[in-house]
Amino acid sequence: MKTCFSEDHRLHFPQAELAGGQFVTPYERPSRVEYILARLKERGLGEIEAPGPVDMGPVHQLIDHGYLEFLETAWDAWKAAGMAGEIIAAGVPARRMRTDRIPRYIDGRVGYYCHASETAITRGTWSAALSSMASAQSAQRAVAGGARAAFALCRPPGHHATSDQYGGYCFLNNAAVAAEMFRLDGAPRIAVLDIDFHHGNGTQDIFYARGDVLFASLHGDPMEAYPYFLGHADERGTGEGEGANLNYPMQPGTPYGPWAEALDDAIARIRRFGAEALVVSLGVDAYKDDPISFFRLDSPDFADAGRRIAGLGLPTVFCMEGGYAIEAVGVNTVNVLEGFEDA
Ligand code: SS9
Ligand code: ZN
Repeated sequence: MKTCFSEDHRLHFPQAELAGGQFVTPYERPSRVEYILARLKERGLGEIEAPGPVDMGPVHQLIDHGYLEFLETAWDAWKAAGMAGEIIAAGVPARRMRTDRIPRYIDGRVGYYCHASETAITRGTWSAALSSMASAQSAQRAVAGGARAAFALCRPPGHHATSDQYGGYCFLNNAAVAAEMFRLDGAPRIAVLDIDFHHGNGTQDIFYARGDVLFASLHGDPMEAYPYFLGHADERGTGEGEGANLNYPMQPGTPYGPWAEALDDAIARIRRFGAEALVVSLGVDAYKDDPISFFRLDSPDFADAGRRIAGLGLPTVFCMEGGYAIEAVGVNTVNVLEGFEDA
């Protein structure tokens, strides 16, 4: 299968992530993709192509215009205000505060458009986020054009980004836009399957009231894991979207057995839903040695998961999300893709 990948991901490389009360080198770092690229080449999975320019049409369809303008201009405004460092949100609109007025001062705007302060914005973040989106769009076009599957090697990732908030290392929701593009192409029902360790709160939020896009996510129980404030099993969608949102929160230490049972259940539900295409939010942080996660999947398990997903027989776009055990991220990612192809 073809991989869509842009070198411009390098433009996003913050110095700092707020973790445990300290600034550390971000877990979500440029070298992650080097390991994935190396493994893709080693296994000869297929062509690796640079995407064309991003198509803002479908992005505008789904994402708040004020938020897009914020992302584009935040760095210049931050520097113009005399801030010395990278953009880190200090205060966000919490319980009983107002969200009907967007602050003018950049420090306030940052808080308004952010939901998690571990994630920094730097000079090149917007360009990198656009290039990541371009890869997702290119992969979607390959699949819409008849390919069985394509891999968007997205960085930065996207599944935590809502239509108007960044956080969890994510700025633009690549998987959601890829799903929307299948809809714009005329497919009546699409599914997004999120196997990243973290709940795909952004994707859930974007499609929560929609009955045409089924969202299913396997993840660490939000009682114990980021994003903490979304991802419980009783979130089933609303209005037209009632029943089209499926969460499988799981406990610390969960091994592949129960995880695979949840995957099979999600797959059965996607089949029953009648999806005509599938977007997979492909994070490999469910891996046993991931430094910020707590499941116990081993490398061969990812290949088995790929085989099970292939069983759906749907045209499939894989969008890269998380995975922070750097030395294993390439093997685990390519195992999913190879498992899918071998099936
Ligand atoms: C590490 C906590 C990090 C954000 C995790 C985002 C994962 C994106 N101290 N919290 S896939
Ligand atoms: Zn994750």
